[in-house]
Amino acid sequence: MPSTPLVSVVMGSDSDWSVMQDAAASLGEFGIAHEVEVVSAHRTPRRLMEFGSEAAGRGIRTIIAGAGGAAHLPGMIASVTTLPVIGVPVPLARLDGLDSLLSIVQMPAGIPVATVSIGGARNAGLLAARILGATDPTLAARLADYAASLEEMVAEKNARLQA
Ligand code: RP5
Repeated sequence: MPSTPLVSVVMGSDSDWSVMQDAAASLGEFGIAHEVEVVSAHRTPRRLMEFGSEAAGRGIRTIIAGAGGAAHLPGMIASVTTLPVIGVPVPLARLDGLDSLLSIVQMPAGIPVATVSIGGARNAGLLAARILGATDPTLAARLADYAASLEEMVAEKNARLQA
């Protein structure tokens, strides 16, 4: 039986998947059970309210929400849950994602969204892993190993430059 998802990766449209798949991939790398859903703030507002308000009760611990353009999805989900919400600004063809970034990052005080960089879905997955790792020593150890592997990678690149 598949494990209950701890992280929900949601996006405003299936057209966001080319960016958002990096969030799912990084969660997979760390063995974190997750689900993937399309929920649109504008096209399915009732589903958004239901999804956001019921997520914690289903066992979800962190939500990663990506959207592009008038990217209201992460903020609106954050308004109906107390779970941590990580926002991913998805770049569209026009405005290069600056519109998405500004739509997500400028939240009013009281309703936080942890916004990653434009297209930064991998970091969103890693941030979700860190949130879960704060209370899961096994996961925290895996994250420490990953950080060490990055250090080694940079050292190897540096050594190649010096050779
Ligand atoms: C946003 O509108 C979605 O998150 C997507 O980035 C953008 C365009 O959606 P589609 O027209 O491709 O479905 O809500």
